[in-house]
Amino acid sequence: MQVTSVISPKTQHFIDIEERYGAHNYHPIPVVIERAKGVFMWDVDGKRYFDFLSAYSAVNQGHCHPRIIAAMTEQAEKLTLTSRAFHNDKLGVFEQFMTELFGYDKLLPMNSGAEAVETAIKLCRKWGYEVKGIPDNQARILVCDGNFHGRTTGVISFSNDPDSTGGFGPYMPGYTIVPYNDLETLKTALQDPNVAGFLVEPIQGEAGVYVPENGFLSAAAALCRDANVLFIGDEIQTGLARTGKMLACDHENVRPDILILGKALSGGTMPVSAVLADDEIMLTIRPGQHGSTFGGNPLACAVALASMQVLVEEKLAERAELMGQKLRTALESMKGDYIKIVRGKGLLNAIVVENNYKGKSAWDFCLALMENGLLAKPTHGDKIRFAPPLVITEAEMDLCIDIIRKTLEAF
Ligand code: IF1
Repeated sequence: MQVTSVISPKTQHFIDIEERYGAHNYHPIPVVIERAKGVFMWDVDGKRYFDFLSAYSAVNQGHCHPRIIAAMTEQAEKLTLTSRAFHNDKLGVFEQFMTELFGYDKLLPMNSGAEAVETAIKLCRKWGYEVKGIPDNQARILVCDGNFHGRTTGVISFSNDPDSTGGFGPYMPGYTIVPYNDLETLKTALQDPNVAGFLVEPIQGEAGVYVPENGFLSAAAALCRDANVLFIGDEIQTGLARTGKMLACDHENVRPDILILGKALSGGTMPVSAVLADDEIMLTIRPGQHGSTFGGNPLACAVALASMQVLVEEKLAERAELMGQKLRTALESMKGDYIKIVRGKGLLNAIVVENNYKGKSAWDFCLALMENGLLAKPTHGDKIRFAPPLVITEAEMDLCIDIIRKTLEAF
């Protein structure tokens, strides 16, 4: 039985024009959002939903957070872009705040997450040649099986997801894929003297919120240190309070040599990403060797500063920890024929469900959740990510748990 969600004419209209005039590079849940605030989204018919995706962790502070929007509006009326040909009065202030908060010498500002990942790769290779002494063009970077770090041709070159890579070759060489959460293979791979870095997600988001065993990150970081290899932490999705700490690496007191941030760095208002590192690494890129038109623009810096202040002052990491525990406890109690596995940290969670359950898919379950006022989307078939904005209150979480339970009982 297919769960058929009733689609209103107004919703269908917007879906139709997207279908006709837009690239078909996504398959969205059939809902058309017009407005959002905090944990809530409203569709074009005024129906309210709980957002349990948070734009893949880009809206940790809640949709349209007043303090972030105010900072954006104020800056937008003053100065949005100078390019890096000239200084502006927001970039240095943002860089100082971030480097002092995270404990690094310097920050390189970019826009999308993929751009920040590409920047980290360039920094790692440059350091490999100029500091570690790897022969020119021989630097290798270790990446994990099941990784997701973005969609550029450089980044998909080290993905092993057929959807991300198929038909986009030829690929950038210089990468070795090692199994995730596997220290022995990593240790062996690190023996190659040409390895410059190990790029890793502290929790693999796209792979379905794959949480490595306790101790993996700290042991991997130690192996990298012993091998004089840079530990590159991609915290674009796991960072910024999402997993119950400011960084997912903080759960194991791991300090990446190169830290990559994005998504919620702007509170979901505009693309802002950043790479943080100490001078020995960061200063291998000299003037004219890297950049971007919008990288470090004053509007992005004003928005990102406000977004970070909201995370810190509203103690959203602590809230994510508490609300995540509440959610996982409730989901554990719902395990059975349909929900097989519950996993996650803080408010980055997912359930693994029985695929083709009574002929229905995880997609059908998400349609049923949508009918009941909660928006989530399956990833890789049988996993459904549950990641609401970190501002969710206990009462709102109780309502969401009830929606999930009610939907499950009727499924
Ligand atoms: C899509 C996935 C999530 C990321 C990590 C870098 C990037 C991402 C750990 C690149 C971006 C986004 C991309 C978006 C959906 C979403 C996603 F499903 F694609 F894999 F979150 F899991 N590192 N993830 O998660 O950042 O360039 O997008 O700003 O491409 O569909 P970006």
